[in-house]
Amino acid sequence: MTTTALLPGSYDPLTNGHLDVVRRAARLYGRVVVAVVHNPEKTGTLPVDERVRVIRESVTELPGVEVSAHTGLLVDVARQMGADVVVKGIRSETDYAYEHPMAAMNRHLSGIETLLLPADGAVAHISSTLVRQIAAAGGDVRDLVPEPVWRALTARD
Ligand code: COD
Repeated sequence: MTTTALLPGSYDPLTNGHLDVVRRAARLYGRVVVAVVHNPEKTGTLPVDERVRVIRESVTELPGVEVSAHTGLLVDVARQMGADVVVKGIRSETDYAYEHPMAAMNRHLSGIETLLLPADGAVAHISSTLVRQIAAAGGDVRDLVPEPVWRALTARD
């Protein structure tokens, strides 16, 4: 039976770090759901439908990867999408300190396990926050994000 992995995030925007985790999850699991989990009261830098569109364009080569937008509790998203496991990327001890209690709580709420993948050293310094800051100040983020994301950010200038 195909195992489904849920990769939740804000993805505002998707970075090369996120994409590396998606690629690695696609090697481990038959179906990978990249879930843009957003707060409907916050707009974000890229609107949610645009975030979904550029992620789809960035993962076209990867087998078994789908992209969708969600609100609410992660465990409800996991149930809705038929996910067997949650996959998160870990860049630092700070990420671990944030993710560990969430993983424990999600397991408490629904029994779902979370796989924490250590970030690849080549992209571990990349965050959506820094990409947003650099782009907002007119810097070049071309090496930090997939091409469709770069085009979307550039079009907003
Ligand atoms: N390399 C590897 N991994 C990375 C990199 C990188 N360069 N950059 C980011 N990541 C990882 C992050 O560590 C994270 O695991 C994931 O990618 C997504 O990152 P972001 O920044 O896009 O998304 P977050 O961390 O803001 O998303 C948080 C969620 C939306 C997943 C979270 O808030 C959530 O689960 N919300 C639902 C509400 C809920 O259920 N709350 C209760 C939980 S107990």
